[in-house]
Amino acid sequence: MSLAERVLNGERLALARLLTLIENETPEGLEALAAIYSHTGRAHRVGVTGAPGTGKSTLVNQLALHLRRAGDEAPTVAIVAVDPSSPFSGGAILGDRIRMRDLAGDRGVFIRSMASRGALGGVARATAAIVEALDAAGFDIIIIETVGAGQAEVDIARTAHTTVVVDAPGLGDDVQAIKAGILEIADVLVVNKSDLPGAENTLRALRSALRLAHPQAREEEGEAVWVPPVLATVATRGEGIGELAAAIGKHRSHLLGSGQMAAREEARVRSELEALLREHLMRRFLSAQPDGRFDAVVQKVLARELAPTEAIRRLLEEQDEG
Ligand SMILES: Nc1nc2c(ncn2[C@@H]2O[C@H](COP(=O)(O)OP(=O)(O)OP(=O)(O)O)[C@@H](O)[C@H]2O)c(=O)[nH]1
Ligand SMILES: [Mg+2]
Repeated sequence: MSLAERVLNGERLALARLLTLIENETPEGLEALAAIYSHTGRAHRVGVTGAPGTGKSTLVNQLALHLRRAGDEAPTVAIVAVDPSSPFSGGAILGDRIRMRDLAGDRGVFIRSMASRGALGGVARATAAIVEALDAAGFDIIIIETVGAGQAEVDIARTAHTTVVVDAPGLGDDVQAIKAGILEIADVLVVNKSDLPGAENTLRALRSALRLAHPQAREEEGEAVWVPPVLATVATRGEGIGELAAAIGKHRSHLLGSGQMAAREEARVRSELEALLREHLMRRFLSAQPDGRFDAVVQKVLARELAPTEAIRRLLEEQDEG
């Protein structure tokens, strides 16, 4: 049986192998992914992001445990932990260790930590491919944990259906998450560590920032506008996890009911294809250039002898002629 077939058959070892091949961007991995692609599109993809140490791993662990407790109807859950900035942060390791212990042995759960390598764009692309593979393998819910609020996180969030932004009191700035501009991508906001002093302030700050970000929500309450709820959790004690799961479910229903799911999916596929096309055309163009030609043009623009648009026009003309 081929690797693709074994993955579709639910073989965990084959899945782990495929994910490694995909992560390393090997031709074999890409080929297997292409073979299983028609089986994707079922999973609900949940992105969880926020500043380092806010308790994301603990929260994701509790969320998975909660979801798995739903009896025969329980969804299967895959967790992808991505840490583009600091793969060896103590928090990530601790969180992952707790996760391994609590969820070990449950065949309805699959956990994958992404090694951080190369450019950030590479991590985002590899993550997207890994999520596709987990989707094809049949996991109902795929949770993607990322740290921080950089471009990589925003890119990863764009591949999620529901983005959960996690904040915590005592980070020195009550609206740290908002400052980073991450509020725009949040579908659900969580103030974790609500057992700590200052939690009320963080909750209040997030709620008022949300009112500013969603002024229309006041007039159109109950309409097709999704206003991100702000939830309080204590991940270490499992408090507020049911509410978080419910909010994610509600957001999914909202996306499906309003037609936004289809729109989001189309936008995602379109931008993914555009990025691939850009990369492909660029590679093809450059490989058809005489050696050193592109570098020479870079130097000319650098020396202000040539404007960028003019440089590109000439390069394209040369290639059309040649
Ligand atoms: N008091 C308190 N501590 C918590 C809570 N949730 C998590 N922690 C603790 O916060 C620390 C960091 O937790 P993690 O779950 O690893 O946080 P993280 O956001 O995944 O960390 P990174 O992946 O490194 O960004 C650990 O010591 C947790 O035990 C909470 O609700 N209350
Ligand atoms: Mg973590």
